Amino acid sequence: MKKVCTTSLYRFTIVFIYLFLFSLTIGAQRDIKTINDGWRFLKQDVTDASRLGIDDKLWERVSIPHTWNSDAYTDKAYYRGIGWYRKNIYLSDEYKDKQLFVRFDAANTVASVYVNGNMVGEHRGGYTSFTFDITPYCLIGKENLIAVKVDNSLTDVPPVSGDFTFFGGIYRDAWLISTPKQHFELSDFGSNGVFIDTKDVSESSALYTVRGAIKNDESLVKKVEVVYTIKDPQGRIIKTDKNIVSIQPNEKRDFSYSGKVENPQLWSPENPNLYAIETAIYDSKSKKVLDKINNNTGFRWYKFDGKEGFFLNGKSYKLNGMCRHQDQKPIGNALTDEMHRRDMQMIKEMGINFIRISHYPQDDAILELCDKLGILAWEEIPIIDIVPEDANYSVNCENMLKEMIRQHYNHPSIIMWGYMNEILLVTQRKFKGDDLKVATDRALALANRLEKVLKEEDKFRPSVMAFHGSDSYNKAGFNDIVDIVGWNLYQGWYSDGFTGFEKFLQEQQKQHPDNPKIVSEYGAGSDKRIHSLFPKRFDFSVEYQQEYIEHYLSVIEKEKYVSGATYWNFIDFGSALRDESMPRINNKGLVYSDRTPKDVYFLFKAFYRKDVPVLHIASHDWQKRTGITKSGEPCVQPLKIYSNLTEVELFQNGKSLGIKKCENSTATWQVPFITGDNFLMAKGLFDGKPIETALSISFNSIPEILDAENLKSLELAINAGSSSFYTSPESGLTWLPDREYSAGSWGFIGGKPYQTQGEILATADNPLYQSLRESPDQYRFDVPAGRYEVELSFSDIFTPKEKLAYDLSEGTQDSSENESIFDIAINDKVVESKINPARSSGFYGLERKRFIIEVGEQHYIEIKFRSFSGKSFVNALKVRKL
Ligand code: GCB
Ligand code: CA
Repeated sequence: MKKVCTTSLYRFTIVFIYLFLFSLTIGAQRDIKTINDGWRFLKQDVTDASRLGIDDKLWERVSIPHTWNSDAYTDKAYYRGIGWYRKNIYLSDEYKDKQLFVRFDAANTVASVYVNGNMVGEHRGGYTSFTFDITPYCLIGKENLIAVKVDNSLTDVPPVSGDFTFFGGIYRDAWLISTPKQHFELSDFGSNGVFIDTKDVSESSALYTVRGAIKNDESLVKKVEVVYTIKDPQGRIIKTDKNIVSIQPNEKRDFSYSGKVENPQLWSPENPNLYAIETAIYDSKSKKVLDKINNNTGFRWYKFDGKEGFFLNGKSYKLNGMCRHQDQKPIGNALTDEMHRRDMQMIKEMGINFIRISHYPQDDAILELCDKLGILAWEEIPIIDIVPEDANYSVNCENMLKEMIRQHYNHPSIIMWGYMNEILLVTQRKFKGDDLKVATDRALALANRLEKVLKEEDKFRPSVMAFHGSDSYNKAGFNDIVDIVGWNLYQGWYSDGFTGFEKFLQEQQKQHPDNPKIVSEYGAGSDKRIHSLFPKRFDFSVEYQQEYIEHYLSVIEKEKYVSGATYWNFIDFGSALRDESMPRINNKGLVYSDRTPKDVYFLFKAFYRKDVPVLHIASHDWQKRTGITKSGEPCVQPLKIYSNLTEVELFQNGKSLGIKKCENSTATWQVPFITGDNFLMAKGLFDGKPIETALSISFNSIPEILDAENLKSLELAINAGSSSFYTSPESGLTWLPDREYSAGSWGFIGGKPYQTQGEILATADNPLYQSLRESPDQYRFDVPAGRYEVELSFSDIFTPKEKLAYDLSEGTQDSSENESIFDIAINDKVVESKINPARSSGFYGLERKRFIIEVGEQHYIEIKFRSFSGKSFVNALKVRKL
């Protein structure tokens, strides 16, 4: 009895001592934690901002991730300049014999870090991480001031051009790291200091090498053991090994170890098997662990072939891919890790097996999920459109390339590195003749230089570049430099006819059969407010984007030599210089900025997922429809389903509309919509199991013939000069496509449509006014007698924006010779004499007029236009009976 008691006391004491020791030694190894909160921020440059003692109490309180550029969603001239961040950190005595570092996962674009008023270092480049040793500047047992100056103005750092917003700020996590005096090298281009090579991988075996450097920050010789442990995907240790290294004071010592895995569990998108490699440094005397790093790795082999496409682990494999930008309205690029992970989950869910991390290195969370979810990756640095004449620029490119490769080297998901996008695009716009030759040669020289660096940095992965759809890249020789050719192709979007897509690819294949090819971009914009029964390129209708993608997906699948394709872009992303239907946004996304999926998201899913049923009524983006009918009759409009089922039956309000086969993952019905609710239900079988889905569409019928009865509650709105429906989300009112008058009905007589992509000022209904009918004879509405309200809207959009001499300081435009001046008469009475919309509201401004008129026995409203200078026009009309 007594003995037992003693034993348990003894045990208790041991546990207690252990806990006590543990609490004392916490942080004995590497200690890493975020320092994201409690920062003060000021969006301007101030002298002494790095210094102790200045008063920052009135500065804004912010948390990291942070950007100062939410203005870029409203303002082309968003703030590009300096911002200061300050934070105090208390460093307890625990840090006494430690080496201390700060790490920033990204700050755009140039960051200067100060500790207690001392400049610690500068980092140039907004998309890669950097780590600074701050030990000499720190005060232990005291508060320490960290101040960071960030500058996102245009400089010698890529990108100097590009179709996206360069949000400034510390927009990825910030960390405080402490290590013992012997530790893995932390100052090697932001890497974690340990690199894993995998090579000679096959079904039966795989070789791997663990290499890196250890730093001794103590002033005595230190003998350490480097211990390597590899665990299989199930977490079982398969091998532990070590070697002994002795390091001189303040020296950096390389280490390397090679091992072999028999019958590796291969990594692939279907089975993303990850092995864990732990590398640890032990004090060879005390046997205490000093530092430890965990890296995941995966074993796979692959190749690109010019004629046969891509192969993974010996099997032919199509890269079904997606490009991804990293912002979200209104928070810019300051996404949390959860938000990055959400994107990756959504991308995986769609059946995507390949991502182009474009146009710049992205958050570690993205790479982590590529590895874990099984998404192959192309990562690149943002050298875009043109190479400026600046020697520092090339140096910065080279550094950034090294940073990207060293920081993300260990990720098995990465299968290629990229370094240029459409590098001749702006080059060719800006230069001609001899100057163009010089500029092209400059880009070639940089490409050669970076290709060399890339191959020195990574002996295993191929290089890739994205060209725009022009053979000039081959003529200049870019395809001879790079291993894989990426083509950004927009036939049917930026040029006519989407069959140009396959023609271009086939021609390339004929000319350059040995160049492995990827379609690195293809895409079309869409705007939920815009719908069309006659979709056209650049109308931004939801329906045109659908048709475009349906075509491209089928071609990519068919053309065998095409290794794969990455759709541009997963999201509607911020591009401050863009106008189009949503100014400041490039809306080619498959999901809206807030990540709500568009209907086309499900087209991809139906196309790429074979393992789960996909049955989606592709009208979630058009649930409130409008159409024109003869009174009382249903209105027939198409309704599409995206599905991987063989066939689907569609029901409307319980009645079958028939069974259709899904071709190209698509089936379309002509649905006779009735006014009010239309309950649509789709049914089919997947693997013998019944699957169904439903959607309710409310339909508003607009009468072809206006009479006293239907005019009672009618607001007849016309999107002049456009073949699209436009629905204003604020009022819910739909503006109908422009239509020609026929006897007894309503519409235009004469004139022609005209459209711009320029932004209309002072309205949220931009797309409505971006189209107009030019020089119409009249608009005519056959209506019963009575009082009416007629609204006419004008925006003078004929002069291209860049041709308008616009004085920003004065806010004036001097282009009077381009102004359009005209009279408007309603039922022969002049209601506007010499209206000049550009003069009264500015070019691209909005001028709206509402008139109250009486219709007598003539039974019509005739709106006539007579021009004096330029052209007469109208952008939108509305008629309402009072
Ligand atoms: C491209 C560019 C990309 C643009 C895209 C577009 O070719 O590489 O940065 O955003 O076209 O939407 O025009
Ligand atoms: Ca219009």
